[in-house]
Amino acid sequence: MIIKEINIRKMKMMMKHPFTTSFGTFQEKEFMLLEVKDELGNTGWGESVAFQTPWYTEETLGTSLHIIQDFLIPLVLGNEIEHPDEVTELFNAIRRNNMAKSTVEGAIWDLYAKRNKMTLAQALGGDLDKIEVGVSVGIEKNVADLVERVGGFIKEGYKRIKVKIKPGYDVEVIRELRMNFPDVPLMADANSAYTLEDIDLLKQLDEFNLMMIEQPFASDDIIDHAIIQKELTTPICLDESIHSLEDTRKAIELGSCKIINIKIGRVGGLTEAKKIHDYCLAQGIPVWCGGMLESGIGRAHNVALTTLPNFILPGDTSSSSRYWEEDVITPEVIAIDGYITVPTGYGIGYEPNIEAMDRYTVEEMNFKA
Ligand code: OSB
Ligand code: MG
Repeated sequence: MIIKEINIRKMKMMMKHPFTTSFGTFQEKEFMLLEVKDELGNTGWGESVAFQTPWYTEETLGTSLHIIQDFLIPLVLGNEIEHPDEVTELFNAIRRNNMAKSTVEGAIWDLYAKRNKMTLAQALGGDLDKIEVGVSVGIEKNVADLVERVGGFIKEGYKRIKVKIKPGYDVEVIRELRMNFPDVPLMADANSAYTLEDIDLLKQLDEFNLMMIEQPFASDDIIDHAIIQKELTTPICLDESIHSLEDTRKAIELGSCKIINIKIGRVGGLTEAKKIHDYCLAQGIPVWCGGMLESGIGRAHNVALTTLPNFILPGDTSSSSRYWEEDVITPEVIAIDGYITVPTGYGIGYEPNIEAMDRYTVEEMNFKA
């Protein structure tokens, strides 16, 4: 296929409920959608999951646009591409900037699947017709509010509950949740809020039978994570520390974690995500699909990836309605009793809802071969 045209939309959508992590609060979500077109008029869609600020990784919406416009688009526009894996190889000439790479690569995967009359899940090698999902719950003003919100999500049927923790909002919060919901599959995500000095505090979490503790330490650390994993019975899961298959291999060899959270954007696209998946499968390390507060386009990519066999733990891909009054795809992503039905249409399998997209588009850019 020849990449003939690329369109970028800068988007702004209000979230229904603010989402707070140890590093800050999201309410107004700015992101980008990217559409690629081939010489036959087929289209593919990708989403940039970079945030407005460099809190989660070093990338921002601004750096992501810069890298896409000035470096990535020139590598693919007008070129003949047989398979999306080639895009990953072309992009290897550029260091990191994984969310930027993933935006373009994801759109080309969707295009490739559509052109070959396959679902994106099939193109990746997945064969589930439904996936199990959980939900990620932000930090709330007080524990009573959190318990109420978590109770609501349990009623909706989500297969596991993830809550955010930070210093001063941890052991007592988890204790309260466990008292209210003794049997629910529960986990805690610290988004790098702790250091090795907090080891005794984190060890107290062992008594609550958590599925895992996600990323307690720094985003560039795998050494201290290996130290704490030896001290804990609860598995450590790495999120921010994992940008590639190589990071994954090193973390697993060091014993820094027992579970990996795969985010397509963080690792530079679906090709690398699949490689990490395959490696973890061979190593007996379970994986799950993380979320970045995506709109429907990004959610659709997550759903397809999650059909691979080693995604044995429920991920963070909840219903569109968990964050949005209106999503930019039809139908919207719906989790019923903790399951999302994998769509059967070609490519991502959901149709872009252009009218809805237009309502949230703040700027459009067009690039032609
Ligand atoms: O650490 O997984 C994370 C949201 C923003 C930044 C980082 C994270 C998250 C989430 C929410 O946990 C995942 C989602 O619901 O999309
Ligand atoms: Mg996380």
